[in-house]
Amino acid sequence: MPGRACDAAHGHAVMTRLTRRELLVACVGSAVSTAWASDDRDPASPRILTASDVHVSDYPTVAAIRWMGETIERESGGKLAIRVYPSGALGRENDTIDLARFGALDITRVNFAALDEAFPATRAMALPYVIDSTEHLRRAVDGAPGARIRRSFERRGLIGLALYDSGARCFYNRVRPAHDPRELAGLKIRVPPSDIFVRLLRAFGANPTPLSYGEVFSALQTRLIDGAENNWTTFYTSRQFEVARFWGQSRHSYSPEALLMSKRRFDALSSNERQLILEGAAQSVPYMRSLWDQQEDASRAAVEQAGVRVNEVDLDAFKKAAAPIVRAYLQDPELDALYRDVRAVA
Ligand code: GTR
Repeated sequence: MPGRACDAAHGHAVMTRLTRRELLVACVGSAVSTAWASDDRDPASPRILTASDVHVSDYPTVAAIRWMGETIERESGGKLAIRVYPSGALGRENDTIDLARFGALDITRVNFAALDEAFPATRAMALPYVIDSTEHLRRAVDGAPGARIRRSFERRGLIGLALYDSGARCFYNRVRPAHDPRELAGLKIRVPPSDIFVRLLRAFGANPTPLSYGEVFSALQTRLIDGAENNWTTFYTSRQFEVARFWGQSRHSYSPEALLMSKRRFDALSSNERQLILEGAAQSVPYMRSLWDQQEDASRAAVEQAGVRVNEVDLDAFKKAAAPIVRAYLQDPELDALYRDVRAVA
């Protein structure tokens, strides 16, 4: 990141109260010009793509990107590789999406919950109770709905390289077991920065608190929030289970993960390089799934072992409370058609 340009932009932001996004764009703009101006790489030296992920180094998404990088490196005879930065080292999900769109970052892996404002087609797989199981999600992402959503990224500067699993998201908190949405009422529940999730929690009478992923553990610890919602693997690897001791099996969303590449960076590659990346990404999907299945089971076992109390919920009550939100989104005919295609493979 070009220090001087960002410092100048930051000073300006303080004076004129630029939004975080505007500031980012200012910084990225100059990063892009620096990056492109300096792309006078010796053609014999390897081209290393930079990838970002908010998860820890051994999380299945991070491991899949690393595996993809090794595959590409081997296939290209060492000419093309990926360096992945885990644990949010390159920024929050929403920021890395912008960085990639503007060409200052090659690859980012984010959840659909971070995409649903800018890329409304992703809502078709993030809405509550649209997906019934991991098997259903896999059929939907492998089929026509997944292809449609991936194409929708191109209109706004991104290439959808792959869609990965994310398991069932469920609610957990540190106050009490919740069997019914009414038992979440009044609790401050962290949600990802996404309208769908904010509206869902409001429908339950809870206080939705949008926070970026990296802030959730300390927000739980300092009691800024009472709970959150996520899948087993994230609950375990982020260590949120050490504070939130009640988990209810609401399975309200299977919102998948997207592996995205900057279209600007992609278009600047040779057709052979592009092909290697597309193939490597496609091959990383079954690899990620096998890691996911193992890690999800192991994570659940580890948190139960650590004393987290898990309860089944009144699924009908949760679905009923969520239904008006789904109906409101489906007023959009394009989304409605895609939603039906996703349901058709349930
Ligand atoms: C996880 C997902 C992350 C992030 C996180 C969150 O399940 O893998 O990419 O979106 O949820 O809730 O912020």
